[in-house]
Amino acid sequence: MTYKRFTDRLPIIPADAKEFNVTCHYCIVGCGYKAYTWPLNRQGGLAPAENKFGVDLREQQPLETEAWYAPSMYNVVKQNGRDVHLVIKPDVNCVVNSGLGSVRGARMAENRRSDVTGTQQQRLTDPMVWRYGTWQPTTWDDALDLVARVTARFIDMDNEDDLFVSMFDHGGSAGGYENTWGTGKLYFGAMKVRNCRIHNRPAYNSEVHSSRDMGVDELNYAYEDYTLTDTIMIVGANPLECQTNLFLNHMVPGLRNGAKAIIIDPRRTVTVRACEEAAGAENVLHLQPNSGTDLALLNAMFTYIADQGWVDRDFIAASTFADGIAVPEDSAHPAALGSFDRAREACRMSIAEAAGICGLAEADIIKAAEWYARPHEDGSRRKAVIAYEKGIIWGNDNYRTIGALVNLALATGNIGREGGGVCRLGGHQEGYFRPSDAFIGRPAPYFDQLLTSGRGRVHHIWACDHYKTTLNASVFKREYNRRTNMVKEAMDSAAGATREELVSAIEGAIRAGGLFSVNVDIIHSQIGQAAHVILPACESGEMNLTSMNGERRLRLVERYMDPPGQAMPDCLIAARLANHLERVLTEEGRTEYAARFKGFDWQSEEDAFMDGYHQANPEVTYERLRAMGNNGVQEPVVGYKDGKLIGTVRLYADGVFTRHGRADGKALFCLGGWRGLQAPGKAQQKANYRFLINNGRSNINWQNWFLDQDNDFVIDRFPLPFLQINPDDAAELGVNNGDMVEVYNDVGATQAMIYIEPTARRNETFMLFGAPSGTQGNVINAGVNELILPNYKQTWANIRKIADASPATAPLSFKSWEVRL
Ligand SMILES: Nc1nc2c(c(=O)[nH]1)N[C@H]1C(S)=C(S)[C@@H](COP(=O)(O)OP(=O)(O)OC[C@H]3O[C@@H](n4cnc5c(=O)[nH]c(N)nc54)[C@H](O)[C@@H]3O)O[C@H]1N2
Ligand SMILES: Nc1nc2c(c(=O)[nH]1)N[C@H]1C(S)=C(S)[C@@H](COP(=O)(O)OP(=O)(O)OC[C@H]3O[C@@H](n4cnc5c(=O)[nH]c(N)nc54)[C@H](O)[C@@H]3O)O[C@H]1N2
Ligand code: SF4
Ligand SMILES: [Mo]
Repeated sequence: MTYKRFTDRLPIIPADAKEFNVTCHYCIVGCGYKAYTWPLNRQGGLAPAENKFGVDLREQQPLETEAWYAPSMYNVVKQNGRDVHLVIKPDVNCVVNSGLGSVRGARMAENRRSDVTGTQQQRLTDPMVWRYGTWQPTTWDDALDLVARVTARFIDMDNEDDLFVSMFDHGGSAGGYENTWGTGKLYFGAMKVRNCRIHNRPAYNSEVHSSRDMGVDELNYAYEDYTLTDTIMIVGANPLECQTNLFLNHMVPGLRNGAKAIIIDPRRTVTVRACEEAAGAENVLHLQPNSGTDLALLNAMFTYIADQGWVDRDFIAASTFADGIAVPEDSAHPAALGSFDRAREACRMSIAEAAGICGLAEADIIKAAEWYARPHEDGSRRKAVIAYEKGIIWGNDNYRTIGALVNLALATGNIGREGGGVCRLGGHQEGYFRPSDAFIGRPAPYFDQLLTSGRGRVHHIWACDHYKTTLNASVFKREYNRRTNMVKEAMDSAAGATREELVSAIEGAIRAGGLFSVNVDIIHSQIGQAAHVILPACESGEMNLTSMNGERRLRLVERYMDPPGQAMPDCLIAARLANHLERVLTEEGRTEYAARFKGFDWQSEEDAFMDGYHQANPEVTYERLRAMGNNGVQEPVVGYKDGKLIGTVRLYADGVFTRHGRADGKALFCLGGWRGLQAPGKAQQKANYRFLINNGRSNINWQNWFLDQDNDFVIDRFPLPFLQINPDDAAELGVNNGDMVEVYNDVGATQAMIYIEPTARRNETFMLFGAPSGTQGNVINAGVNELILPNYKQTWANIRKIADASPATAPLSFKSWEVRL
């Protein structure tokens, strides 16, 4: 990096540099960092009194020294209008990461917008409106007045179905308790918007309905459980690349301590290799089931464990429902829920049958059951943690498969106890606080399908880019472009008209089938190219922001720099939009409706926090969180004593299960038998196309590349999304490393860069998702489960060559993910 940034040497952080608590705003792990800032015309010195670390830098420092930072951790940014040096480096005192960074988090500083070093110049600085055939910068009042006037034409008291909203539901960047409350209070409080969706799925629903219906919240453990356990079972997840410091700082010590690892993933990931290094290959069992067959495998394990009697009878008796069926299967429940005995009947699957469905050896399934549940020699219970993520959340039959995992944990008493848990590893951090969404109902409307079939008239988008990350994306983009272009043409024709005439022209185009699109983002995204109004948000660090990580650890990121230009926190954008709606509705004489938009007079993100999260959690304030530093407090917060917030290490330690809202406090088992590839069109696609297009993430890339695309460190590594492919398959197709191929099937086509990977199985590729230069979602069909959960991972397609390696891809390294050095 140094040579690319023309950095010869970096300034020493002076002793009096300002210090801020920072939680990395990328992944769920939420590593602790410290930000240091000081005036541009100064720097620290070598003597202990002259630098922030208080050490003598004239001496050679030890290997593990903290008195160090990398060029990627440095930048020059604006703070209160002045240029300052900025260093963001990992915090050794944070229990989450103990000073570790990652290839993403350790580049937070270089991914800040800087007018001095020239980084992230793509950041939006001003609201923009489609005018004179392009986007023109303007003021907040001008842009929001237009949004409010057009929106007001299509919403009415108790009928807001023409307003479609896409909004993040997470913590970290683009989220946090402040911003989920801001958008939530607007769309679910002032309004009741039914036609909405979350950033990562085409409906407003849960990723883990079954776990919650069974009474079990999906983030129920503490990261320390990985060091207290006998077995770590990782299902459909790749934590070395995706939850890096959770893996390195918690799972690896557990494995070094003697824990065994079971990994269920059709693909051999770097996580498998790293577990073998940490635990010894004999203590790692990697099961590679056929894509989408996890349910058969898990049900066979459950059957075998129950048949062997390796269950926790006392726990089952005390904490689970005993009386047959508690919840019948119906349109809101893709499986019945009930007692352990009923689940045994419904889920029964022999080892031999599962081996056939999954393509696994019978002995390996038995070994997995033993490693998960067989009691120790002395008869004591085995402790085991289950960690799962998108390999099954976006996999076949989400409801039943997650239910099958929770069944295993309930049967063996591995929830609410040290060394236990059945948990999502997580994606972004969490920071959900909104008014009830119960009015949306279950199943929630299939948002994308409504939009592409002509429904919806105004679309507000907050921090997501469906062009790169939704399913059936070829169709989505085609229809979205067509409908938004109708409105652009109307706006072009109304050039020079009054505001009233312009709004009427837009209304006319919408009534003829068009769509008015408002995009709130930090950059001009791909879906933003179709929008008519673009609103610039700011990120974590440019505002104060609270969120919690995968063990429910709540922290406050302190604002350490200014937002670019006119950019504002999302919660304040929502508030100002509410103010404008109130004004416009009042002007139109709709005063009763206008009154619903009161209560948005926040001036700061802290006001939004106090209005939302704090109301429900009165112990928690910014000041108290600041005092809790980077270790924060694990939610739920249950008190405040001696200057400290008191939290909860793990949920359900009392054996009472509440997530389903049942008064008896008993957990339910899931009665979900195996039923093949469940989502419409999947089995047929599998039969018709040669290659599995498995897909997901890479260590270096963050999400849909929104910052990566303006970061040469990342773009030089992967200018195009890679497609890992077996060497013999590549030879048959006549393609080489770096070649560009087209991936195509019945629903669309996309492009990728060939990456020959010897560990890839025949006919099973893996493509990087979310890329601007080749969207994997283009070839995912529209099929979802009964509750509108997408099935991104099960996709099949053919592959053909488009072009030889280009100047950008030819010089790249194509070493195996498992390169032996
Ligand atoms: N094929 C396939 N598709 C998938 C998946 C998969 O595994 N395979 N995974 C799914 C999952 S789990 C996810 S999370 C989604 C991700 O899908 P998206 O949510 O669409 O992707 P992100 O990159 O998280 O989008 C972040 C957007 O928010 C903007 N942004 C960043 N910070 C802020 C902020 O503070 N405020 C505002 N207003 N905007 C901000 C960024 O510029 C970017 O445009 O993709 C889903 N789609
Ligand atoms: N580096 C990096 N880290 C990230 C992100 C990022 O963009 N980059 N994004 C964050 C977000 S929002 C999320 S949601 C998480 C996602 O974190 P993960 O879920 O860990 O990541 P993925 O790569 O989407 O998928 C995980 C694995 O599922 C496997 N898989 C595919 N099909 C199946 C199947 O049928 N069965 C099983 N058992 N496994 C299958 C894939 O081979 C893949 O290795 O990562 C977070 N962390
Ligand atoms: S592991 Fe996640 S939270 Fe930690 S530094 Fe990396 S991206 Fe940030
Ligand atoms: Mo995600």
